[in-house]
Amino acid sequence: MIIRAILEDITALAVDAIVNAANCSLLGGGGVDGAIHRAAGPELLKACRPLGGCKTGEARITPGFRLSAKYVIHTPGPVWHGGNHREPELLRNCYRNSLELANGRQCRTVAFPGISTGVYSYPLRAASEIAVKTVSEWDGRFPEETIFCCFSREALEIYQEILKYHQTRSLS
Ligand code: AR6
Repeated sequence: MIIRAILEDITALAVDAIVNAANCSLLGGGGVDGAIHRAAGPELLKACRPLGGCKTGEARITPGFRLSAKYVIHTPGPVWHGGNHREPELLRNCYRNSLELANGRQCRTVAFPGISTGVYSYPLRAASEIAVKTVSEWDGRFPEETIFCCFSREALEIYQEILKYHQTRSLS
């Protein structure tokens, strides 16, 4: 799989699926969730309502409506409570369950934001390491390309550093 990091607004990406760092209600919120709902239009909320929420670490898929992305995969990440409350495992589940849904819909390209690294306060480097490791280990047929869509230069630099380390290791 091709894995790369870019600095971009995730709502602008023309990919098969973008992942939303949602909350358990799936009814919208601030941060990337708010931006995705605004860009997708009110049909997205209408599609989310009947899903009846989602547990932390699980994922649900809807159409992308007015977005360039065909699908939105919604996954509530863990709130950071110091690291001893299953946060790493739950964050890994977010990535894995999102990839599972993308694979099921044969999505060739998928973009992830830094799940839990905003309002939910997961430390950026630790969260990015889990993101890269989990995606690198994925052995499904799809996606063929995963994009880590960063919203700050700091996040981009962290991802690029981790990706370099992983790619060097996987070549040797
Ligand atoms: N494109 C890409 N990344 C973005 C964008 C964007 N347009 N906007 C923000 N980010 P957050 P969480 C980055 O807080 O921590 C919501 O209210 C941001 O810089 O959106 O998982 C939900 O409803 C950060 O790195 O999500 C939940 O209640 C990352 O996206 C709660 O926030 C995630 O930040 C979820 O918190």
